[in-house]
Amino acid sequence: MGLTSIPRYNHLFFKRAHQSAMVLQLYGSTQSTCTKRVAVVLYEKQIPYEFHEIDWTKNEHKSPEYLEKQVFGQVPYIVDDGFLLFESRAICRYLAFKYADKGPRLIPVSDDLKAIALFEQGASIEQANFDVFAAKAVLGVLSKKMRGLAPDAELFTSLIEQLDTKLKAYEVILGKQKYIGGDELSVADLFHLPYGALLAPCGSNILSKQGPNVTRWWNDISSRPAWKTVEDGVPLKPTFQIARLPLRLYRGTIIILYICIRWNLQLREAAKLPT
Ligand SMILES: N[C@@H](CCC(=O)N[C@@H](CS)C(=O)NCC(=O)O)C(=O)O
Repeated sequence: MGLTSIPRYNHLFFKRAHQSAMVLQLYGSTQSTCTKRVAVVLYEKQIPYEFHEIDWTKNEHKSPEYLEKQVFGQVPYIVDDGFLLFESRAICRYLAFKYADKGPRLIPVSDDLKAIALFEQGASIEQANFDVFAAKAVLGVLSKKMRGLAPDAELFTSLIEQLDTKLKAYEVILGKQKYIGGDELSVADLFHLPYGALLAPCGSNILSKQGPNVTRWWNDISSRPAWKTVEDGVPLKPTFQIARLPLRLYRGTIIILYICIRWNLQLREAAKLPT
């Protein structure tokens, strides 16, 4: 093979290799709340991704191939350089750790035990006191609407009343610290966004009628550009500029490598050394 034949295919090879090996693969649904939970972190940190829309109309998330990747038949999951991970909150934590120095920190990475504990407290608060009511209330309304049925108003009211009690505690917590997991914004705050943002369209203004602390906090997190980008649907392609190594650099690298190998082989042959 002559040197001149290399440029004909090397750029395609490297482009593909770069995409599949390096770019984070997100499998989900643009409109799913859990996929948005992950996507908001991708946008906060401007992490390049390739999106794979799972077709709900074909029940793709329950197919044997899908269940091999996500045993519960749910979205989302990611594949990051061969590493498969599901559970939206776990994915957000993983990304926050991996890209700790990119964009806002979103998770305590120091060995400050108290900061870590406060973050974990905030993350637990969201799952135990917010999601359990907000998700049920929102999904109750949306699932009925999708089937053309009237939502169960009684159930919705009851869930919102229970959430209201919990948000009174939020008001106290957020009077003492800026965010739910301490004084820094964290993924624990962002976890609230997908269902929190759907409460108003489903008929409850509960997040804006609490005290000043909840209002301040909610306005702060829900107006973040990352959330605004994914709120109405996760973009199929990143909307931010992706820093890539110029293609010429890849091409240059393979040519130099090739020359070195050929040169080495010729030297060995000349010296009659075993290869
Ligand atoms: N705890 C999981 C929940 C995932 C989940 O419930 N995903 C929904 C979409 S938001 C789903 O796939 N539902 C279909 C199903 O459960 O069959 C996570 O946070 O990733």
